[in-house]
Amino acid sequence: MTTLAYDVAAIRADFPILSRTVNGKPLAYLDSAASSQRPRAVLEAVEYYETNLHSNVHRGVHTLSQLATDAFEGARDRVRRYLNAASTREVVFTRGATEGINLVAQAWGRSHLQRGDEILISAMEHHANIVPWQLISETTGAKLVVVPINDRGELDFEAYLTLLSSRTKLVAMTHVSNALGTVLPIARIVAEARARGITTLVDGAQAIAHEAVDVQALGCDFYVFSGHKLYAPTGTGVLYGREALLNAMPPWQGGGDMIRTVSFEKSTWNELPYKFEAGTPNISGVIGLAAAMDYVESLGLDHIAAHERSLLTEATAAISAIPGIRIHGTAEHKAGVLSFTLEGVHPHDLGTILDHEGVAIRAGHHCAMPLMDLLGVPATARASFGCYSTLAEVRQLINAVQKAREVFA
Ligand code: C6P
Repeated sequence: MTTLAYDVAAIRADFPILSRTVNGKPLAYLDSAASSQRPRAVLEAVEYYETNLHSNVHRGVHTLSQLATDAFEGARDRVRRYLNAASTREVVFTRGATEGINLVAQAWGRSHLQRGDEILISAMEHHANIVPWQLISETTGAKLVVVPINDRGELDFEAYLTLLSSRTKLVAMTHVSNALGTVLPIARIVAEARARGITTLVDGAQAIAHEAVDVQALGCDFYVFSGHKLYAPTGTGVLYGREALLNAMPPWQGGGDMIRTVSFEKSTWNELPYKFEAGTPNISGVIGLAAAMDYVESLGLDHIAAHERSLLTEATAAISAIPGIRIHGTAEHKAGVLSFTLEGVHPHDLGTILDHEGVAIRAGHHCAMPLMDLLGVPATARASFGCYSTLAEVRQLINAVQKAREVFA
């Protein structure tokens, strides 16, 4: 058995939900790619805020409103440091990765795309990085161009270079594939686009909790992620955007807080980042997000990545030994995602049997239907790891898959 990189038992003690049972079995939570669990530090930060500080932000002169605003803006600076963004003006709070991409598609896309322009994505994108571009293409006349992948689930980099052209206005790619676990060479992808003056968006939903992200080093124009995959509450997320680009973009939603002046004839817009934050935000959620970033950095992203890599190596070897298993996604660089099918068993049935054994995995198309078409399967079963995952859970998974195989034999 592989030696783990750090004291996972101590980490698990920070996550109250992990000690519960499911169907009379210890919970093996192997669905962190769908949503991770929250450590006590996050739960307590949210509770402290709700109990002691809550009021609306940016609106009141009274003490509570100022305290809430300070906490909220403090969280924004926490995010800025996590991403190494140059300024808090570049940190826009959203409901999640999906909303971040839709914001860029609508606000940037409407003012920058026209007939004949191309948006380059990869064949392994989540629907959140496909559909918003289709929607904006319908109104602007731009079109989607898809970079193919090889049999291992790696981006065909040569094809990428060939597809970059004077028509390419945006490269929008995932940092890590949710369905295959592939880690894309995102710095090289961005660099090639930038060298040709092409705008870049990185979907970091599956990367943000698993490796350090430095948006300045990466050089991307936009980077989006969701808080709930980073041990933070649902309904939180971030759009990082280069200041000059955000400044040049019109707002995408209208309402309170995003305006400077309003008359019945005309309105003017607030400064960044508020121009893109219409309405009352998810204040407590964002405070939880800041606490989650403190937590993750206290563990060390390098340690988390090494730990998840050990688990992936172990799980891949063990599951490959089961007859009838096919692993989808065997890229050289993978994050802690193991997608597989078992001959003769539908992934949903597999997921149900695993659930009876206390093992939580995701079974389905993983919101990547075009990728499933390419793989020639309707769905896969997917186990995914977080900082708290253990070898014991991997064993529980393997035993449960063996059991499913016997049931369906
Ligand atoms: N993937 C999964 O089980 P939201 O729903 O906005 O928090 O994240 C959307 C999203 C965007 N990009 C990637 C690469 C993603 O993996 C996800 C969410 C989850 O794989 C739920 S479908």
